[in-house]
Amino acid sequence: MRFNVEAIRKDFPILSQKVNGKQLVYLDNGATSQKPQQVIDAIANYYKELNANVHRGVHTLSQLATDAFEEGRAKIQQHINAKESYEVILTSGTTHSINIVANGFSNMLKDGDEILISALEHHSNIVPWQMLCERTGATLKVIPMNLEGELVMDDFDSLLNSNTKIVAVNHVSNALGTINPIRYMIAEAHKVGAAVLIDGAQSVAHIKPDMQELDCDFYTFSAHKICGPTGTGVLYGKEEWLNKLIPFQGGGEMIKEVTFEKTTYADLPYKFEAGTPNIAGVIGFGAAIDYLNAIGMNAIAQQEEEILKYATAELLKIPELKIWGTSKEKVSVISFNVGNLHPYDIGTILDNSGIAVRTGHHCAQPIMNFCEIPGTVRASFSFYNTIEEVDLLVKGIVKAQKMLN
Ligand code: 7TS
Repeated sequence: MRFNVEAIRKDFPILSQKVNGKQLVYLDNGATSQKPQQVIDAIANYYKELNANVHRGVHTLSQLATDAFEEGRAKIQQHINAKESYEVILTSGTTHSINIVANGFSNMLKDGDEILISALEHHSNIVPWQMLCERTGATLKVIPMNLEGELVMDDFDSLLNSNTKIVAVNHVSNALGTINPIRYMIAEAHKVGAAVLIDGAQSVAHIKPDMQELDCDFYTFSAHKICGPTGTGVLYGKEEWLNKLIPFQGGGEMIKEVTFEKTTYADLPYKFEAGTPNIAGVIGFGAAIDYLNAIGMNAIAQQEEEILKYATAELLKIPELKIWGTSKEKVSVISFNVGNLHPYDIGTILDNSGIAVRTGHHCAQPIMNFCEIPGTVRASFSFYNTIEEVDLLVKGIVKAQKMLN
């Protein structure tokens, strides 16, 4: 069946909206995706028909809410092919998930241990590890990148050693779109006994990750980047690792027994789920996964690949436009600069034409420092974007170029 983008766009109420008097062209999917009616309805229905707290009441509504919430977890488990449902920890998002892991290692590291991250990381996969190093005396090491926006694998090989305890890298770079060779990295890291965390915040919208096949120890992502709501996300972890980590937050739900002398912790996944969770969010998350699977992740990837190819070719026709991130393995994200024009000025002029892009350092300042630029304009495409929208982007950039030169 041919990909019917026009029919799909009808599922997203916001896409028919006007912004600054112009038809919205939403190309900031890397920051957050738009939400289909099916997800909006699932969230509204929870509040209309099921609203109650989970895991605590014997009353009917509480049980129904618990069932719907746990169904969300089961859908996530199935989508990422995690072996057990209790290996899926429900969090507020990627940032929360990475912090759970970084904090969890607090009493497992010592002076001389090393944590290996990469030059392509989002700040949320840098700062928690720096904080862990400060607490434990471990050292942060960084796999360098090259000007194509790829990680230098020879350096990865030589940085990895028996002191490496954790390797934390993203599956896909949010600033450049590069898909990193994580299969190789996971296998090599395991040879030296390091645990591997993959930040999947930018990959899950494009690639369906298989936990059992990847064999990573942790995988993190946010619902809001895959058509789900904000404020909910996942920490996948292998059972053996999750059992070793100390809990991040203490409170209700994460305990087995509390006395003033001693508290014992609940089993997985609840040990990491203190307090009332984002119930509506998890139900919406499940609806988002259903929505994507009804279209098919392969069909989505194919559509986005076509847009990426077309947009790359058309953008490169603009004089002085330089694309940052030219790896052969990349998703539908294009980061660029136009001559010496400031990304912010281009973004503002595009916004006046109803075109939403992100400008700046994209929470990845080390990448910008490496490229010696203040930031980029980033157009990040989703399966609901069209070729016509790419043409409008190109027209908008040419207009900005004329106005600013
Ligand atoms: N890791 C990567 C690779 C990301 O792209 C992001 C968010 C995060 C972690 C953090 O996710 P959160 O849901 O906890 O905020 N990236 C972006 C972006 O590229 N533009 O806005 C947010």
